[in-house]
Amino acid sequence: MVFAKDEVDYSLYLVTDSTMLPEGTTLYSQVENALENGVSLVQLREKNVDTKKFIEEAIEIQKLCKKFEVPLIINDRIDVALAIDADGVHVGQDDMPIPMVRKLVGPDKIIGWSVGYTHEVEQLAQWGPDYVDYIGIGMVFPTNTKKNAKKSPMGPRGVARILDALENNNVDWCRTVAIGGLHPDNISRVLYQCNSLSGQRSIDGISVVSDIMAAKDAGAATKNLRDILDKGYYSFVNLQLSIKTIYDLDFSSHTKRFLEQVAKNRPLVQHITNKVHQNFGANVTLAIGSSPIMSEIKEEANDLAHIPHAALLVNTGSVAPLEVVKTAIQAYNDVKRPIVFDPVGYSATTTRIVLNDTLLASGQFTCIKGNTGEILSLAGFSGKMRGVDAHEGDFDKNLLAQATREVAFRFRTIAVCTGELDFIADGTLGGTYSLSDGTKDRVLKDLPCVVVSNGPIPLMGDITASGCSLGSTIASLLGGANSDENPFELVVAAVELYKEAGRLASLSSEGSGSFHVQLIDKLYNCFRSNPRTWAPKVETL
Ligand code: 3NM
Ligand code: MG
Repeated sequence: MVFAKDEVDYSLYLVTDSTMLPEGTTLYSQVENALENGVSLVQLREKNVDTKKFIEEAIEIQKLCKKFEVPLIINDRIDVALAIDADGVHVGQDDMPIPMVRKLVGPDKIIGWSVGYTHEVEQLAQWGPDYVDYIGIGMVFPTNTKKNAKKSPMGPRGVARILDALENNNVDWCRTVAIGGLHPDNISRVLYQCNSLSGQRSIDGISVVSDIMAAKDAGAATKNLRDILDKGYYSFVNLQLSIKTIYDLDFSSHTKRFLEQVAKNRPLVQHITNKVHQNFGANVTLAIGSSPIMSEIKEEANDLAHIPHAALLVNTGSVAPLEVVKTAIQAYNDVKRPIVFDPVGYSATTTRIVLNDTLLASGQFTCIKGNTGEILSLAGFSGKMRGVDAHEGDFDKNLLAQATREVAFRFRTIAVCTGELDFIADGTLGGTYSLSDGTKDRVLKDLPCVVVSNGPIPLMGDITASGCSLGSTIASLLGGANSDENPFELVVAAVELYKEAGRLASLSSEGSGSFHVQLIDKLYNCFRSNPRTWAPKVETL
């Protein structure tokens, strides 16, 4: 049977593995249950089966697939695919070269290729549209299913880079599925975060092995995945993510209400932060009516996340064991509580890049806050930073706004870039995702972005942990808000509060020592004052 190749539905692609079948199930029964519940494409992937047995299995599975009008792809074995007249083949980088595969199977069969690196996309472009029909992009997350894997997990950002490469190389014919370690607890996030930078492309589907093949109830597992694919909305924080344009947002009249909510709800702000920041951050948090807890105990993250109005600040300046941080991120994502991520010194060393990238791939953040150097590097705009201190020098306002928008877009977050001017961009796009067509008509330049100014406050750079404590302030406002508030407006309000306190503190201090103390006093007083009397200017960009 031959399917019209451009009509293949890649949305939920089951890859088989009969080494993981639960007791009481068979390869056949698992695939049948999966087909009944919405799998749209099947690949027979049996690594240690003799040819005769493989053919027998393939014929049985092919009958099933025909019944459900779903194409059947054979992994690796071009001969088996040809022998049974399957709908296509899937090959990896170490299997038969694609031009030979095409020569053998002819023009009408589906050819899939495993891709992990952008240079492989350049190869696709060289071959042109007659060779590969879809690629499996992976591995996204760690998995035990693929034995002797030569690649390391790329995370959603790695998948997005492949989508960018497809677009930059004009490989518009090639469909995409993401694969590797995909399960219901991370698939919404993958669908949400995996878009090309132009907003034109998202993945066409997800591919799973163990989530269905190892499930006691493969039908229920499939249905669960199908529901996530069809939902189109990733609810990761119980605040009102904005689909508004910048013109519909309000950055002045709500601030008073936000502060009142913090005072009333008294958020718990869990800090996983660097040693230098711990004491100051705790005092800043207290000054603005919130409760700090500097917990790095893995076992209690879940309990803390469940406390009403909890929020998490992750600051990677000197970091707790990775497993502690990952567990906390997962715990707060699970209960939809806000997380603020501060990638301290991002790109200063290779170690820091890997550490921050690993954590950034492990969850969804409501806000990512960094200084100019960190945001420029996260957006891929600059080379290595020298230290972990703020980048000096004058940057073009448009460049900073663009870098902030890029970070917001890539991580689907509210990005804050601090400096004399603070840039804030909202890339959350209402929490929506869709297969194939990217972020639809919403592209980078349309992301809401503001710049907050309050004159230069040079003393800010003369004390330690002043940037880190803006993270504490943002986390307090996000944590303290009622669920119908908009996180972008909340983050802007937090930046205004912090900048106003900084300005007032600099007016009344003699040097950096008293500035340190004054900053806490002014935060304390500003928090209890009328925001209408504050000086910071918020301009839309
Ligand atoms: N290919 P699970 S990862 C078959 O990266 C396969 O190309 C991968 O299994 C790649 O859904 C993988 O159980 C295994 O994690 C995916
Ligand atoms: Mg192979």
